Amino acid sequence: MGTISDIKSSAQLLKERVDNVSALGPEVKKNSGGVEAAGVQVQRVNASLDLVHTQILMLKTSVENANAHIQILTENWEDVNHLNAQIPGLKKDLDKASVLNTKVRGLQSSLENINKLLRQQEPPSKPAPALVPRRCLTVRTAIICLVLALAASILLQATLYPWFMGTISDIKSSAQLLKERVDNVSALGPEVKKNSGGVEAAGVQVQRVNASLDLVHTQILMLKTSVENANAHIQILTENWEDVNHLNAQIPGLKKDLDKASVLNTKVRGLQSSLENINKLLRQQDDILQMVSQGWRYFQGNFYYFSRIVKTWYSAQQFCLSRGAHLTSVTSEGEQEFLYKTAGGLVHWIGLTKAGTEGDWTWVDDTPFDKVQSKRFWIPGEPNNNGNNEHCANIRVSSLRSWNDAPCDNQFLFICKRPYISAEP
Ligand code: MMA
Ligand code: CA
Repeated sequence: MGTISDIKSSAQLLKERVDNVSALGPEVKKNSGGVEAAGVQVQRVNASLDLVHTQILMLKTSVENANAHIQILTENWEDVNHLNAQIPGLKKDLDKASVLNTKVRGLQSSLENINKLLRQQEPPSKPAPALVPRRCLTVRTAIICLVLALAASILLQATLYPWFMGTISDIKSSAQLLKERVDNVSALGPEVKKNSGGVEAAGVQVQRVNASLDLVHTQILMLKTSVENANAHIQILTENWEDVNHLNAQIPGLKKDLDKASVLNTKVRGLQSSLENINKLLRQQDDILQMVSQGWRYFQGNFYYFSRIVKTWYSAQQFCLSRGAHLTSVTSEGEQEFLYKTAGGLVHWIGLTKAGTEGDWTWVDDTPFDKVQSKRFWIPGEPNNNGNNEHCANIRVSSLRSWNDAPCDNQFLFICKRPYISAEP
């Protein structure tokens, strides 16, 4: 019995441990849900990061474009600086040209004065020879001076004009170059503006990406907390699992014990059943003994009472009823044999009497009367209804053929019959 008790307490311990592990089930399920939600969040974050990556690539391209334009701008700016450096020289050349221009204008004015004077010297008529010789000398001197001045002017113009024109042409082409460069720089304006807009948009995108990354950071922190919780639970589960493993290791031994217990249990049940049967039999025996002690005989499931006093058929039946019985019926040859042998050749009333308008033989305990089968139990020649007053039957002789019909008011010994009904527990 010590082993059974050990098995029981071990099984109880095992059950409690398994209950503990089972109790953790919903918690684990909850965490699994959290981890799934975290997975979804990680997918969202990945999608956000993909978007951020794409935006960074776009940003990179924009910055590269901007750099290329800045390179071009820097080169153009160097050209402009180079041109700017030439401007003081050009300005000096321009100042020189201005001085020359003033001089040319002065010479032109002088030339016009000379021309005017020459037109005034030409004779309108021919009174010239009338001039005095002194006046003639002065005019000649003036003419010589003028011719000299004119020659000097022509020489000066012939020398300076090509240089002057060359310088002017240089200035013009330089100005043209400068203009083109400036146009180039101006043309870059909208491009620069556009790039500036792109950079601003990129800045906004960077801010958004930063906000997204903040969100991602928050989600990662939440995820971390969830994972830490899950880890704590896993730790508990692992510990419990170790306990379970330890208990599992005990299971084969417990199983063997259980098998033994099962075998013992089967044997105990068998013994219990046997014991119940014995109890039942003992109770039956007790019942039988009690009945027998009161004068009843037991035969094949029925008790029979063979009276020691005589009564009429009806009084005998009343006696039997008072004992929970009826005057006996006879349904087999074995029963008939038991009855006539026990009766010992003395006349005993049995429970057979005539009833109904036809006066057919009937059993008083309501057993159906089999007329054909019962023929072998009558004394040959009976029933003869002697004196037309024989309506009850008795066992008269010690033989299989023992029945005789006789007047019901005659007093004979009698046989009661009571079925044995064992009181089931
Ligand atoms: C007695 C009586 C009858 C029975 C005859 C048989 C004279 O009457 O017992 O019932 O039939 O005997 O001889
Ligand atoms: Ca008779």
